[in-house]
Amino acid sequence: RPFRRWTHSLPQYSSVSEVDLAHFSKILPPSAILSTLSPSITPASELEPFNNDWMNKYHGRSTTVLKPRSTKEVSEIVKWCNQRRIAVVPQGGNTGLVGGSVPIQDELVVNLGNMSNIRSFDDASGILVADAGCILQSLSDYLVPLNHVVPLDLGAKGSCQIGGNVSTNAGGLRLLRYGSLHGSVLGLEVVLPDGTILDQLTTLRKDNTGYDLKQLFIGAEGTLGIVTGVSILTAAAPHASNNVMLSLPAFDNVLPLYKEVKRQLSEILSAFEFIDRRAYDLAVKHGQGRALDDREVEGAECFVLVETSGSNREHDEEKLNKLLENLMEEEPSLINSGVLATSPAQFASLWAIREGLTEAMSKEGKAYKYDISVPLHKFKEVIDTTREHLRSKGLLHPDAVKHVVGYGHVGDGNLHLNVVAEAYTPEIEAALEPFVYELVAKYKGSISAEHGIGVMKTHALPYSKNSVSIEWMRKIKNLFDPNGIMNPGKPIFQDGNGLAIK
Ligand code: FAD
Ligand code: 2HG
Ligand code: ZN
Repeated sequence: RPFRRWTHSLPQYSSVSEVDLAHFSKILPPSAILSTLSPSITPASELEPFNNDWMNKYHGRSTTVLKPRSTKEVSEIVKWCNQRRIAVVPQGGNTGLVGGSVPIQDELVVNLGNMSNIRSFDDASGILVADAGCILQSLSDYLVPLNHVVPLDLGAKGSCQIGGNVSTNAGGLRLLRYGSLHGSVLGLEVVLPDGTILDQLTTLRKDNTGYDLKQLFIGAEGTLGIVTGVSILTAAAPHASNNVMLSLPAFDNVLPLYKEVKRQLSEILSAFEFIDRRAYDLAVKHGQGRALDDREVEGAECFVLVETSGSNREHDEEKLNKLLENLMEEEPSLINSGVLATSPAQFASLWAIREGLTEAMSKEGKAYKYDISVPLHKFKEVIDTTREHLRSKGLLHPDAVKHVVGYGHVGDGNLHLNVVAEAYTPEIEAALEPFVYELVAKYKGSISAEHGIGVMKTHALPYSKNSVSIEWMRKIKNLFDPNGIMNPGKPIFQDGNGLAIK
């Protein structure tokens, strides 16, 4: 397949001008406008968090960030931008890992952070309707006394927003239990690229009245409109949750272990997460969770974090203990040992190791992240082959690539291959791409399991989508956004709309 890189120049879009700013001042109060242009004149440093992504890998040069407080304000802003051909980057918590949430050049940033009201909750159906800017953790906290949980959990929960989660179709740590947002999101309210408000904020479980338009916005990465409201089916809170960190002598044991754990725990299994040894060591090095005892770690090639969630503590604990007993008794055993959390603090600490991996990678260096779907039995091969490839290029040393590690969501066939380097350099990138994408294509996998395409993988889309699919994606984009103002360059390029082949 041809590997084509797209230059990120968006020449035909208008930059925000003082005239535009004057118009935005009629829609928003001064506190909701951050701009380095006069008359607003915010110091450039205040725009930095909106111009730089979580990894500090992608950098924009936006002069203006707007923080609307209502759907009507979003609509008025977008309508104006469409008329003036101003490119817009919808932004949630800016925790995305593919550079989709920051400008490429000086596009206008519309940040949803000021739209954080919960609109309604029905404790019989469990249906929650919330503004798109609600932080995931706030929604979870809100639901605790109501005995429900958001059917989504991820390490970025303290900052990411439900609108961002929907727009990336985030997967996370419990997809195994609750399924994808394509199933749990019941309705959306979206401001379309011409400013029209599409109200599909239904709270119906069943609604087969023609095309299910909301599905198009789930995972659209802000290219078809700005999500302003979300209706989501929450789940009854489990009465009992347990977890155990299993240490495995060999990666080859992961797949048989997964089968056995599923067989024995069946309906109470809620997470099955894989961490390779190098990733674990980095988590511990950077203080994520409490390190396991040496004897638990000795001889471990990798770890698996298993969680159960159910409605009867005694029953669940009995099942989990029985599983551990059976595993330990088997000869040879699939596991070396297991650390079972016996207190809420230990439960949280085991999760902290897993959830803290992303942060640990960033503390260790600059992480090249490949969020891929490949057959489970190929996880290790992908990690090892990538490491050897980098070694053969002379790049595996402390001044270039420091570590090649893997972790991820086994139940979803989703590996997070992380290449941790001293710096982001064109040489390392050229060694990794298209190498990793070709490897993924060889296994008929996906180059993006859950993080999206963003700006990072626009050019690599053909590795996972055939030309007919891409053509229809482009047609949909053109239909919704004929002027191409919504998050241009990510993840679908539009003909004649500014992206040129290098
Ligand atoms: P942003 O980063 O602000 O935006 C992401 C994309 O969505 C951009 O393209 C943006 O334009 C668009 N967007 C945002 N809000 C809107 C809106 N209201 N309307 C239209 N478009 C919008 N991802 C996973 O899938 N699983 C994980 O387990 C996971 N763990 C993570 C752990 C850490 C520590 C970090 C830093 C990230 C993790 N991520 C994970 C990636 C990221 O958190 C998710 O993609 C998240 O859903 C992004 O939400 P956000 O509000 O930060 O969106
Ligand atoms: C996770 O599963 C996230 O922890 C982030 O999706 C993955 O750090 C990564 O590469
Ligand atoms: Zn993940």
